[in-house]
Amino acid sequence: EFEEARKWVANDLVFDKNVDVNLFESTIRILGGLLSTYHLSGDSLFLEKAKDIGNRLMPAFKTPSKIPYSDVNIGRGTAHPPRWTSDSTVAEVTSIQLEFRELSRLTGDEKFQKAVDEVMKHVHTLSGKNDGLVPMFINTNSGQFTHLGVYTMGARADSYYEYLLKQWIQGGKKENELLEDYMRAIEGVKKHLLQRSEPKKLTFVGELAHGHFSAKMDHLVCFLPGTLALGAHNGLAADHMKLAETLIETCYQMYAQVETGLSPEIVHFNLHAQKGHKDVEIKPADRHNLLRPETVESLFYMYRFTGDKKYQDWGWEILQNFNRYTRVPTGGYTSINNVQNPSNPEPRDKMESFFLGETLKYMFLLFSDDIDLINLDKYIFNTEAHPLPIWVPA
Ligand code: DMJ
Repeated sequence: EFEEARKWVANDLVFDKNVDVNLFESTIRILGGLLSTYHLSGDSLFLEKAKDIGNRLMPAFKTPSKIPYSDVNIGRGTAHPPRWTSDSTVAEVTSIQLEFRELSRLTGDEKFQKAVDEVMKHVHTLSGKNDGLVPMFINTNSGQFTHLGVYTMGARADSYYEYLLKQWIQGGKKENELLEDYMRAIEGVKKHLLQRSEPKKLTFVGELAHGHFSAKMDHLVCFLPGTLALGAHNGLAADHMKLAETLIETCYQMYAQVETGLSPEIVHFNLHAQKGHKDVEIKPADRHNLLRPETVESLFYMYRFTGDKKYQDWGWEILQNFNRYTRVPTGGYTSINNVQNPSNPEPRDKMESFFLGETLKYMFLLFSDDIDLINLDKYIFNTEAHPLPIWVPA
């Protein structure tokens, strides 16, 4: 299968195309995938292709503030923001660093690393944060945060936090500003975003909008227990591990409390006990499941670091429910519209690439007891689950 895929990359993966692509999605999926495959196979074809796509994405950084635009035309070498705004998403501009830094290290061409390091340095100094928590948008002209006052660990902010820690680890734990920003942000989470639900008293991560707490949690936030555990494994505060243990239980309950045993895209937690109500409430617009990886990803980290088999059991339950409700008899899996209806979960006929790239890969790793199957002291996973080497392994 690898040989077949290699042939396809050699002959058919051509980037000289007049198409607009999203900088972040192309970096984490295509550039990250190629770099990772280069390391795992040693085959220079993948590095050549990585260099090609890396160069084609670079025009995104030609903005007045050097904060990249969201979209690039990889054939024409032009970049632009979305049609309706000159803002970029904070998570997007701060979650391309692991890949561009690695591309510089491998090619000896500094320009990739310089461009992404500059973004991190700039964001480090920006005002508008709340105890290390960042807003969701940043303007490509002014370089300032916009839509101030809304803080989430979910969509549009999530992987900013993940990449602070992971860049620090990738670079050999020397870049102190990254660590400072990460530690401050986790303190911010504890201070502003944590609450407990009723009746089970699950600790969850909500959102803050202009001083008002909302008990809303995206499934995306379930990357956080894994990231906290990775930080603790790398010598950070032991209470991060405690928090990771508490939060992964909550993420598991986001599956277990639902009729199909699959989590919806977004849940709202009950802050007050009401007869007949569970901790988790689901709004009709949020009841889809896109086969997302975050909970399984965190289960993998938790199992690796604790050896507690309950994490494997929880992952197994989730896999069985994916098989029950999302598997397509003719091949593949599909997103579904309704996790609350086991008799008709309403298949969408769409399988996101992160199901193979992340969800199934983390399942595979979770069910293995071989710690050398991607040793976490030697590799760091990018946010699309592609392992990249740690520059100075532990
Ligand atoms: C993936 O593309 C990445 O994990 C990203 O960080 C968040 N969204 C999807 C998976 O849910």
